[in-house]
Amino acid sequence: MSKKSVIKPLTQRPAWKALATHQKKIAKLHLRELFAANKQRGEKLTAEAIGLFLDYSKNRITAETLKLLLQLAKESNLRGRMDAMFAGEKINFTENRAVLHTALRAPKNAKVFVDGKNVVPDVHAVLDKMTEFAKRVRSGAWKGHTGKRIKNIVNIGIGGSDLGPVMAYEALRHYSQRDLVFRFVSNVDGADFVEAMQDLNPAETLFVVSSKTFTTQETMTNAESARDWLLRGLGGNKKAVAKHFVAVSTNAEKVSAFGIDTANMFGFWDWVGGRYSMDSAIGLSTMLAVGPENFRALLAGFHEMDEHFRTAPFEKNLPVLMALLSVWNTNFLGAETVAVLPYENYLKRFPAYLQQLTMESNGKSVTLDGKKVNYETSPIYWGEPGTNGQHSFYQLIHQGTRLIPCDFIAFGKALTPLGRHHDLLLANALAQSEALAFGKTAAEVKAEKVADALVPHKVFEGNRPSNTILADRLTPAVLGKLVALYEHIVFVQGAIWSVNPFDQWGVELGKALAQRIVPELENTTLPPLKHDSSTNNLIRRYRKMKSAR
Ligand code: G6Q
Repeated sequence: MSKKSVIKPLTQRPAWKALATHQKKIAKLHLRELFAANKQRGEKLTAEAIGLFLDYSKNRITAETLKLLLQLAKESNLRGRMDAMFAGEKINFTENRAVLHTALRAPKNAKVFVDGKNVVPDVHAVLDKMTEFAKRVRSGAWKGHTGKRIKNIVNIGIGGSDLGPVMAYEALRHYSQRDLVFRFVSNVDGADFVEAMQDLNPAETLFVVSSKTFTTQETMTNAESARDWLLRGLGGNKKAVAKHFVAVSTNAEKVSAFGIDTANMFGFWDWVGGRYSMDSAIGLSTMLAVGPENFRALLAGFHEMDEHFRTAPFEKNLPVLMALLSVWNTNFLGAETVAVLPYENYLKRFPAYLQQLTMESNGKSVTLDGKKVNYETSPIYWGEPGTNGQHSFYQLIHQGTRLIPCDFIAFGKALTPLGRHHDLLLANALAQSEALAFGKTAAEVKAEKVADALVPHKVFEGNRPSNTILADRLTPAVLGKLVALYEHIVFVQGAIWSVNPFDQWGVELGKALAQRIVPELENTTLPPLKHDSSTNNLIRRYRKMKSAR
């Protein structure tokens, strides 16, 4: 993904133009007709690799659509871009960084070079250090300041230093050590910290301060409150900090200035982006929860998907297929969002995790060459686990005016089998994609002797696209595969849209403005306000509100 791309602007690529013409030709085709025309469609339009089965037959595509999408991938130099990423080229050129989350899960004997240095030995050294530490905490060998064993682990971090750890903890809770309590504090809103600490004993609590930069306002504010809370609870001896705080960071200087012994710091590198870091030391809380072996199985799952992505032909390549389908739905069918609907309660935070991964990555409107795009980029990713969503927003997906492609994720086996629950869960997952695709015609409604006036209300147009992903059951390895699947989907989308998925300049402005406003809220005398009239007025009003009795 070099800065000067030789490929044509997206809308001038021949495959893009052909897709636009093709879309007009097949616009009227309904999934009912597509399925009727090919009895094997549901078996043919599928792909299976590394234990994940993808059924993409319920997308509004023909063989020609697929051919043109694959052609678009070629014309977008997808292969070249993949090679550049895996080779450690500085494809995140706006920050002059390599993008090597794939090196975090590379086996020990692999070689991945950044600036001429093989980074794999460093990755494994940190993993080994995490392993040692996790073993000591989990076994009770690591003692707190008063000699008590650690029972509570609180991860303090935000964004990429929080969403992955929270999601992974929830997803892998089944595999977690149940006598340890895990909490995650992210928001600068004090309520987050206060509620998380409510029932915890400082003598038994370990804080993992996770921050790549160790300067993030929210995390440092929470970490300082945590230090105060701990010292208050343990009689004020500053030495206690060393036994109750560890850090995950790239910034040793700041970690040590905070009072954390750098021997208890777990490092990572600038070639790991925050939202791509749950498999780095940022995953320390995950390893503490599920143990080193399960954590390594998670990494092995990531790696399997990396290898699949790197080596499988595009027409059988799960991330490539799913990314191309999302481009089709977004750019040619006008879909604005993608609903991710896991039929697995342990994956309840997966959609929230994907929001950052997808939208912070491809929520961009300039190309690699700095030109304004003239097409849509990232759709809005959102979702909730099934079946809960069915009793809430699915109405709009079925009968609303918007087209919302869905990714259903389901498993052959429950982690916690209970009576008929899993069959009922799966019946719902399968029924939803069937209903979305095929709907119910007016004739079908009438045949049920529904009163004429009600018929239009009971019609389901159908023709709503979806993917279904099936795996055997949610293991650490499968979680790794799923996360890597979406990481690479994002990468392929970025390649097609010619944007840089690895920077996030869009979060900077608000941060800088907040820094400016802080003293205007905190100073006893109001400094002269130089904002717009709305912001000035809101500042004055807040000051009045906070000082009013
Ligand atoms: C992710 C972003 C962002 C980052 C947080 C936390 O890709 O860069 O979400 O993870 O802002 O940053 P620190 O880890 O530096 O505290």
